[in-house]
Amino acid sequence: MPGMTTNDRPSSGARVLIGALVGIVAAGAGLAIGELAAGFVSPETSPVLAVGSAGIDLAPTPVKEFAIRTFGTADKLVLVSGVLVVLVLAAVLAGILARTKLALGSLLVAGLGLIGLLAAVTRPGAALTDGVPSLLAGLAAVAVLVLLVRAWRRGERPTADAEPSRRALLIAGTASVAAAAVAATAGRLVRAATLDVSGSRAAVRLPKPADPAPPLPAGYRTSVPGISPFFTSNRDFYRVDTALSLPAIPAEEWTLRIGGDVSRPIELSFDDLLNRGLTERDLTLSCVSNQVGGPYVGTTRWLGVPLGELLREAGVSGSSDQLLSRSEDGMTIGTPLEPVLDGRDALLAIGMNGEPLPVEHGFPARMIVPGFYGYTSATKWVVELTATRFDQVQAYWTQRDWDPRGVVETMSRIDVPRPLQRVRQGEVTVAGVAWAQHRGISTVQVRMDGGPWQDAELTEQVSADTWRQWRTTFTARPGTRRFEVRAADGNGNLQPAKRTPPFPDGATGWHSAVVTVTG
Ligand SMILES: Nc1nc2c(c(=O)[nH]1)N[C@H]1C(S)=C(S)[C@@H](COP(=O)(O)O)O[C@H]1N2
Ligand SMILES: [Mo]
Repeated sequence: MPGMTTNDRPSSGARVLIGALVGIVAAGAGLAIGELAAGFVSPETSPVLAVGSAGIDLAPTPVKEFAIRTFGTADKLVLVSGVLVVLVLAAVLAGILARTKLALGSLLVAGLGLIGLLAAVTRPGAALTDGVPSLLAGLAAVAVLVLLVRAWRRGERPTADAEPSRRALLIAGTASVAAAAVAATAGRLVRAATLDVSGSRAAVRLPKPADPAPPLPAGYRTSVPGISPFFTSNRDFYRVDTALSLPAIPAEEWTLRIGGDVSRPIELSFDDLLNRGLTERDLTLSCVSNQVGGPYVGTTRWLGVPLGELLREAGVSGSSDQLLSRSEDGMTIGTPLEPVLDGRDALLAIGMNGEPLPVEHGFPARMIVPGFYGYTSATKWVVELTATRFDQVQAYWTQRDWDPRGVVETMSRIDVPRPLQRVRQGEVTVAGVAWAQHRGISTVQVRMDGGPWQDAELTEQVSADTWRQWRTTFTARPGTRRFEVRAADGNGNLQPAKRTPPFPDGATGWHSAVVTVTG
């Protein structure tokens, strides 16, 4: 068998393919090194996560809304996949270019590292060292690219040593992939070890509340199949946040600083909270991103310390009108201060349905203020409270033009029948939930095919801060039937018919469900 001759040189198709592979292997090696380094620095400094997080913050509001609406809780997975796809495409291009223009290819790969670096160091609260994983990733990727391209070029030379060179390319390539895999696994392991706060969470013993939730009235719930249960389990509770990697704060290390316009700034530890008499309340929490009838709402039994009590201890001043809270991951949320102090059950919560807060819901501590959407009141992983003024500091969502106050709109939702469900003719049960936190729900009305409104049967109100389930029945003839629902809040104000989108202060309009009634 003759040695490789000029005639055997790879076709341009093969060159593109090899170039693409070289680019991907180089980028993969860089990524792996980056992940490994992030395992040591801190998870959110991972080049991919840093770019993703920067993307979330930079994305215009309509794009964010589209993402939440379209992908729901999978929005983060979609985002990370998007970053990876762009990365792979750029790496492929770099690999193909590098065969003839190694400097250009290297520059492109280095540029990817630079993007990661810039994203990492500009995250809120980031240090310069947060750029190290991306820096190492970029250097590793360039080094691997140069090595592979050199070997590849040697392999293409029309000389007798072509065979060993080709073998060298193969070996170098395989070794890089293997090294990349090892580094990636190691990175994941290191991260899992450092990230894991489940031990800290499992060790938390929640005390019995000094001020337990008021007893539930008889008839506080109904059990129509398919209706949202009155209490949402922690597992089923919706999750909305901008955190690509969950903040991991061991309870033992957590502190809350209360400062700003206060006369006695204080700092509290988790034990300080446990050692106070805790308050337990049933509260409904909802997200401003809900379309009419949307899924991001739930009711749980929260355990915590009244926020007003803490702020008074700190000597909050009368000149502030905003409570600015900051989370471990740099999120800022601005809450109107007056309602926090008006005696409502605004809590710094550490327990949810009898358990320590799940990590995705803010372990070890979060806020909840009845009457406000989550984006202006429910800071998870909260570490700092500052008394300030709305005209002085703008919180994260307010900077993005959402309403600074975020008072919840009255909303009612049809859970049963599901949209487009097929039901038998005759008696059809229509049921769901309605909420208007801190104002309560006084009436729910339902109509079929634009006919007369009929009052639904409501479960007993647990408090003005919780949702109420409702049910009613219609006699439905076969065909396509459309049910609509509307509620009135505790002040008797009817839910407006006008359809508005979630931006900038919450969706309004009546929820409807179209079903097929069969004969
Ligand atoms: N740190 C942090 N807290 C946050 C958010 C966030 O992005 N980061 N999102 C808020 C929003 S928009 C909502 S609706 C609630 C959701 O809380 P949940 O995920 O526990 O349901 O958390 C709020 N608290
Ligand atoms: Mo939200």
